[in-house]
Amino acid sequence: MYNSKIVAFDKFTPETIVTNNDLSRIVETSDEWISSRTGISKRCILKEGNTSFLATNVAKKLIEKSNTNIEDIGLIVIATITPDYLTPSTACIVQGEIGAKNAIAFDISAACSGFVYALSVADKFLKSGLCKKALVIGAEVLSKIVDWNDRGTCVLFGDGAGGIILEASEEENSLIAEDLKADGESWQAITGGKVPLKNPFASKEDEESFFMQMNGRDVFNFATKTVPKSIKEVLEKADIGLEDIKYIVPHQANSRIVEVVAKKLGVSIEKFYLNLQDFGNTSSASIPIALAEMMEKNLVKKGDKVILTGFGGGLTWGSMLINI
Ligand code: 4VN
Repeated sequence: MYNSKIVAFDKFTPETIVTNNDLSRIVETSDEWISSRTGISKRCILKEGNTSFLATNVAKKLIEKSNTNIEDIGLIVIATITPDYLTPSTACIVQGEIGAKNAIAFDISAACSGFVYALSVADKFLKSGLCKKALVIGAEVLSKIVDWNDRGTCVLFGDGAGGIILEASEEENSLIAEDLKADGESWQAITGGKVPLKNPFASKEDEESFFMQMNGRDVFNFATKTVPKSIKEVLEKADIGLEDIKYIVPHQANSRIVEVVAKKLGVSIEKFYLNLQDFGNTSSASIPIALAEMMEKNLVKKGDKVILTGFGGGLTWGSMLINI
């Protein structure tokens, strides 16, 4: 049995920035409406390429900064709900682009919890000795599946990617405790990218929209109910208290949700790292983008404890206590 150690963090986001004011020229909305209800001011939108392009760039940055020997990478896991194709996986495209010929590669679909789910899966591969190093990336181009005529949803989402490299270590352990859950009975609360039955024998045409749809109230209630519980669960598993935690890094869905969660936990909102003002909601990519930004800003240092908490489509949710 080995431990899983994080050796590098990085992110890559599209260069085109779309502000709330830019959106107010496309749909009937305003900067005031968007920022007061969500906390979002702008987001990055991809103009060329696809999800694998964002993920490949993150992978290359991670490999370069950590001096990783490409042949040591035994696993590439990409959390995404907006893959380039249904097949091949985005992870296989990235594997080919970076020449990681010894890596197995697959995608994980767990929406906004995707990065936490992917970390958990990669952790098991490393702990068991199945591989030496793993690339774990969250990458999304949500602009492909949002309805740009729906002012209720198109203002919420953005494009981007972030990730880490994990390595099997006999000493340091970065992934300390986790709590992963799913409630498939509530799957209809957030849907997107429907792939309908279309064969010549199909009995009727599928009417369901391809676009992302969300019951905002239900999802809001789900998040404020499950997230505090999940955070408490990992604290309990690790036998530590919130005072031992430097930051909580939540999925960047909506700042109002985070305010409610903070209140329920009895901690200041300052304990939560928020960057949704700059990137909007990037689903699986939101947590790794936030982590990379925190590293760039020197907000955390080696040894600091951080709790990652993802929640969204599935419905899925999951928290992980990590040691930076
Ligand atoms: C988790 C959450 C959300 C989410 C839910 C509701 C919501 C985001 C509803 C009220 C609306 C402003 C926006 Cl909690 C989304 C995901 C998907 O990643 C995951 N925004 N809002 C208003 O009218 O104020």
